[in-house]
Amino acid sequence: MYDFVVVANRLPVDRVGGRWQASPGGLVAALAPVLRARGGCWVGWPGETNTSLAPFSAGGIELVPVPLDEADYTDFYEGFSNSTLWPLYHDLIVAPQYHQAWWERYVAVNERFALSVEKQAAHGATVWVQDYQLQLVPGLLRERRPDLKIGFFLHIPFPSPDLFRQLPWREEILSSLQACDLIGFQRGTDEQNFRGLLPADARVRTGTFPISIDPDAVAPGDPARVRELVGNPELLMLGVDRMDYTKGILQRLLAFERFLEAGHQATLIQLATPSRERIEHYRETRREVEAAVGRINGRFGSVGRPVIHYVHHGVGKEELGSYYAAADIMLVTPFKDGMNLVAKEYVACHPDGSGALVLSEFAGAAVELDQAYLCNPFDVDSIVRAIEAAADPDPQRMRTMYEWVTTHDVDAWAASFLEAL
Ligand code: ADQ
Repeated sequence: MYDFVVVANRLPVDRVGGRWQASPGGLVAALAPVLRARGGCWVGWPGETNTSLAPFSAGGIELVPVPLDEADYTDFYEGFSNSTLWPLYHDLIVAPQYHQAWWERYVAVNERFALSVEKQAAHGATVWVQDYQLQLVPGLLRERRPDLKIGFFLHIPFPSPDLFRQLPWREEILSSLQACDLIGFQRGTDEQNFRGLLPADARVRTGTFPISIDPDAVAPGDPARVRELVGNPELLMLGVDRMDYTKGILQRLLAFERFLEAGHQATLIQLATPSRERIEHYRETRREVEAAVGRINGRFGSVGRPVIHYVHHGVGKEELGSYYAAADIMLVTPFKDGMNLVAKEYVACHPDGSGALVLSEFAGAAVELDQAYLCNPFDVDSIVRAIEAAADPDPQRMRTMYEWVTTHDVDAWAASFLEAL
């Protein structure tokens, strides 16, 4: 039995060549020391369907696997989590789909997670539930275990009350979340949106806790090598995202195209990790992005000199640091984003005031990184204007943001949430 239990959809591990390896990520970096100090465990899905595993440890963390079968993966993960909640919570960039069978599977999987937590949690333990896939866990736990202290953190935005009310199962989710001792949101607006759905006398505590990065995990690396690889351009821009329709990758390519049309010289590196590829909207996003890359390279590139270097796979953190440090302008243009850690990682790789960040107003990060060149991704010309301004940047802006990011890291985030809880 554990006094501290973190529960998230995914365990922070991947199986590589038959062995479990800790997967890198800010959340695990922040929580590993807390888990070790408090003798805690992490409950989650190990990332492979149809496997049943006993609890094990990796990277010094006790892990408790929750199994998912193929139907869970389709209806709970791809269905309700990522084709209902994800688009609804990101303000309907694509239309959410409402299916009773997906909902029932979401309930069943949340019950499985809650049962697993219940078995691991000692009397009076603190349980920290993560994210939109597990919103029913607080309510299910509270019914069975009134002794627990339950916190919930939502990593993605919470939509305005009028949008949330579309959800046929809105009452069930709201009532579960109200079983928490504390609910954390990324931005004040998310918290206000949630509170707007509650009666005035609701007693649940909420707070705003903007997540951050581990600045030591992304280091500037070798920027000169990256610049050389792409032919030492005059102006180098960079995009780094999961291939997701919320990230506005196509919009930024269109802005880049207009910037070149105006006669400017520049090169863009776009790194895009594959994501949720069995969902049609994700495949469509990839097709649109790849068509635009081909067209723009066809118009403005020459043999051996493309203007866009595009890859559709992840890169290691070390390499990523070199890309961040090499880029004169970072393009972060989501239509909607809970926070966007890429923006903070870029800033952390520019301690000397070099570089410039073009950032969507609709990313949670824009609240803290208000010295970025802000843009509206729904208006391609607004991205172009931000790029033009960022091409001649004021170094004080990057220095101010660097100071902020390095003093407000992910450890501080976890500590402030747990202290409030
Ligand atoms: P994500 O939507 O996944 O996270 P983000 O915050 O940008 O978005 O985190 C992505 C992470 O993956 C970053 O650490 C980045 O380095 C890495 N990554 C992305 N693309 C990569 C690539 N091509 N190669 C290598 N690494 C790549 C969700 C929410 C966010 C919120 C986080 C944390 O959608 O809004 O900030 O959770 O709460």
